[in-house]
Amino acid sequence: MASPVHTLCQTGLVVALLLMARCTCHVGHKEGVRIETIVSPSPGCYKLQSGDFFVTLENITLTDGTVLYTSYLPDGKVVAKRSYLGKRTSGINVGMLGVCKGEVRHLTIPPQLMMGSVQDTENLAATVPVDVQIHYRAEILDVVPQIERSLLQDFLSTDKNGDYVVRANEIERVLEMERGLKRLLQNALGMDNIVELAVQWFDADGDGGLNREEYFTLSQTIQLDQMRKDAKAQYPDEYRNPEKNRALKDEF
Ligand SMILES: [Ca+2]
Ligand SMILES: [Ca+2]
Repeated sequence: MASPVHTLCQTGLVVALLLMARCTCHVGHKEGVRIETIVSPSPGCYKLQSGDFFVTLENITLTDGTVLYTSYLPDGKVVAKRSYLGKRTSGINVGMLGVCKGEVRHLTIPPQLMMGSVQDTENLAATVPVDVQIHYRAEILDVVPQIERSLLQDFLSTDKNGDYVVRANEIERVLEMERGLKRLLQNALGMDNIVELAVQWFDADGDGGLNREEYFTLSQTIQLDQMRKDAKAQYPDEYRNPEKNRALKDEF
């Protein structure tokens, strides 16, 4: 019969093995980068590919806690970082490939994988000793596939104040510059307050503005790209005064 101490040791071993097994599910290694998943992605989510756009809240620290970069500023502001995968340091490229919106990852990156020719990390070479690991922790706020690049560029250019939400006044500003499009929309819908109504209609979460996904839905539903082409064809006079349009744009 096993002694209580033996049983305790066995139990401890089982718990340790279980913890290790649980940990192994969330930790992987790829090309020298340790990839730990802190918050798992939703099943079936779109996975970040090279060339895709993604938005993160992130911290880059050294093993001793030295902060190299953080989204969390001392004054309490939080500044999300926007990137295209493939234009970042190689260690991050390797570790972030396949990440999903909503996921949180912690990468442990050897310093030589953070440096090299990538501009982002040029100044790290002077900061990071060769024997120190770099810790990159990122919460993924958004992922936009490369195939949706033109929709994304339209969203980012409409988001005049850069808060990643398009509000009615920002669409109004765009329509002040694209008066042909404004006329087309007003004529098609037979009403003047089209912007206010559009924002209300597509504001799925009811926060008063259009986040990236809500704006894409609006854009695709009304076929904004095609409407722009139609507006240019139907109201060419509105597009014949680029100097005036540029002056209006400069005001913003
Ligand atoms: Ca905005
Ligand atoms: Ca919204």
